[in-house]
Amino acid sequence: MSAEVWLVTGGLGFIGSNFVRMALRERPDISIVNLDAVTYAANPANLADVMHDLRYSFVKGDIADERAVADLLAHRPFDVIVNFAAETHVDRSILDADAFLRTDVLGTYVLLKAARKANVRRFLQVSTDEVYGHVPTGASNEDAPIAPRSPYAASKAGGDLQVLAYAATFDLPALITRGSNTYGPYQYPEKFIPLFITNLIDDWPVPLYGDGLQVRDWLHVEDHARGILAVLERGENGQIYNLGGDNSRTNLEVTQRLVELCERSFETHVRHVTDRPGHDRRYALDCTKARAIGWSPQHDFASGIVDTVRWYRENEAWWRPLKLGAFADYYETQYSKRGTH
Ligand code: NAD
Ligand code: TDX
Repeated sequence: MSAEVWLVTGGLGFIGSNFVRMALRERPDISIVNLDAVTYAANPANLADVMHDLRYSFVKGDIADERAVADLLAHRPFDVIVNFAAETHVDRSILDADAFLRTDVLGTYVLLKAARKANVRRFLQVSTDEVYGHVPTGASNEDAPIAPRSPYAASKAGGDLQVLAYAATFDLPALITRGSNTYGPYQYPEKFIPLFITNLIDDWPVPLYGDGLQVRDWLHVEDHARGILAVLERGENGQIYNLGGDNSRTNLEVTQRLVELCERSFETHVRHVTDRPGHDRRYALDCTKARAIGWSPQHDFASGIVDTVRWYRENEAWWRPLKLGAFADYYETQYSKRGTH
């Protein structure tokens, strides 16, 4: 088989960059073009170590820009498209969801149209457990109805539905992964775990929403990237695959552990602040299908979180610049007027 070219979108973000690094390492016979709009969440430093790999190239561009996407695909044949590009932060979607609709719904649709025209071998849409909404008991399998409850989750669900429609209507060889809450190196510090770690390192308080008893299933980013690779290579077209971490914790438990690992005290550093509107209490995934194609998460949260705290301690030069400027303004908007729980 001749060397394949994969188009990865959103490859300068958290999971995308970890995926690009892993795919280049584990698949010596592919090359990757990374299409990324370089939003606030992108960071070229995430891929500094692969920048000079001749199998890697970067194109700045917006997946919702139909002409830019068409030009790129006309210029170069792609065998595979993996779509990570998205607006991803629930709290930002509550402040303003315009960009979420544009990228997560329209952007996905633009890519699907282009993928169909280009006759790609595979189209993989990276989605989320949030599309199932709050799961009071048990675990969602891939046949569970979608019931998104935040503007972010609703936008991701819109993208997923377009992917399924393209697979059914046009036989596009498309698949979807729905990953659970992901943690690990290179995560932009607006999300719960990196925000709390970096605040605690700096001796700042951390804002725990509501009673902190919401449950999330934590998936290490390397397990998430490996799961996407497994589905890309062994999944069945038209199918959805859940990728969960098998590490369910309340936010309170995670906060207690982070406070301990950062050698701070819960009493002085944890602020119980007003809850997120529409906050989903619990997510839980049934991952039988992904296990059947040979994937299972390898990282245990107990050691994964220790390694992650160590990574943020050892990589201050990576995250410190990210917490200045626009991030500081966002932090002020999001947290300064928040009451206490
Ligand atoms: P991220 O926010 O860290 O990065 C997103 C990347 O997409 C950035 O590099 C950004 O510049 C790029 N991007 C945004 N809009 C774009 C556009 N219009 N055109 C091109 N590029 C654009 O995201 P992440 O946390 O790595 O998430 C990646 C994917 O995984 C998303 O689709 C997300 O919904 C999904 N997901 C994330 C998690 C999680 O816990 N982080 C869990 C499950 C699924
Ligand atoms: O300051 C905070 N305080 C707090 O208590 C933040 C930012 C979060 N939280 C809580 C809210 C959630 O219950 O922590 C939990 C995790 O929050 P986020 O990191 O914002 O993640 P979540 O809303 O669960 O969504 C994440 O998982 C699924 C990702 O952001 C999505 O992109 C992914 O699809």
